[in-house]
Amino acid sequence: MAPSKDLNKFRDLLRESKNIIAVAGAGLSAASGIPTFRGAGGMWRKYDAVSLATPEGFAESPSLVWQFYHYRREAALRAEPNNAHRALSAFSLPLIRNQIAPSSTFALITQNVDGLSVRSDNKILASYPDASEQQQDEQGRPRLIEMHGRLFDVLCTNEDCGHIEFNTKSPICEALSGTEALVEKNTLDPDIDVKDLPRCSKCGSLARPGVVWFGEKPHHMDLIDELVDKADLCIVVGTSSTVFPAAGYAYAVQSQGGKVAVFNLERSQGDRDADYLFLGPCEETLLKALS
Ligand code: BJW
Ligand code: ZN
Repeated sequence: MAPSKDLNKFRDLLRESKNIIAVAGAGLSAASGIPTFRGAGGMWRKYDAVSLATPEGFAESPSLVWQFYHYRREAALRAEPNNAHRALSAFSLPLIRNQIAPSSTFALITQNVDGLSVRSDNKILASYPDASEQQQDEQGRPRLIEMHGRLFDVLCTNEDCGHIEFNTKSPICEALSGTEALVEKNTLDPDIDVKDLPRCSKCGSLARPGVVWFGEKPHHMDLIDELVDKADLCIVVGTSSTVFPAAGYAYAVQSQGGKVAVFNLERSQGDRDADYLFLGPCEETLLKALS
């Protein structure tokens, strides 16, 4: 059966569901000016994912990889959360959500590394008295899960050290300053000396971006598995649903009797079996659906 486009029915489902998860991807941040990976204008159309988003690529050329991530960090620093981030933030705060979906739980599992969902939450919570209670569930677990890490986490590559720091410095180091133009032209400099690339502030070893590359284990897998296992509604937002394990969550929820609602600009992998499909920019469709 073709997925339903009935917004009122979806809103009824939202009110009835007990354990709701949203799985988000790059389309969530598209309206903030952050490029997606696949599709028109997607980064993997222009850049080679194997060279730039694998541990092997980093080992081969930390210079190329750092230029790519420096460019992404600078873009994320300039960007602002959009209406889709705001809709999800508002929905994740029990005080607001409970007017729409009483007595349900909600968690946002995002594949995005740009930090815009966190910034959107923080903006809303700035005027909120019990901010930390709103950001965690009853068991003290986060309601926002950044499964592919964060652009602004910087990790030490020396396993004996393992230092991680949250670093929003712009530029992260002098040698990368201005290399954004090279990334735009796709003429990255393969030869920036490793000693001039970002270093660990504790032990001085080479640092790497704190994102999850292909072949690496995503973060918070135990918590995510638990949330997926008990979810009765999975809202899929702005992801091509091609990268696992995230791509499997909607199917997992459906196979245990739950419902799936997809919000995407266009048709995407796996949406044929969705119960609800809302095509269009999620910054418009999600805002209508969740408020
Ligand atoms: C809009 C819009 C608007 C636009 N409104 N919509 C099973 C089968 C085959 C392979 C595997 C498998 N399991 C694992 C693998 C290997 C691999 C994988 O999935 N490969 C596939 C390519 C097949 N997966 C992994 O290696 C993962 N690790 C893993 O599985 O470890 C094993 C393990 C798991 C669990 C427990 C223990 C061990 C790691 C994956 C890491 C992915 N890394 C990247 C880079 C991260 C850092 C960075 O950002 O640079 O993550 S790749 C890239 O893809 C990035 C994204 O998070 C990810 C997903 O992309 P996303 O978000 O879906 O973006 P797009 O561009 O594809 O789609 C955007 C969508 O938005 C489109 O549909 C548009 O239409 C839409 N859109 N504007 C609404 N305004
Ligand atoms: Zn170190």
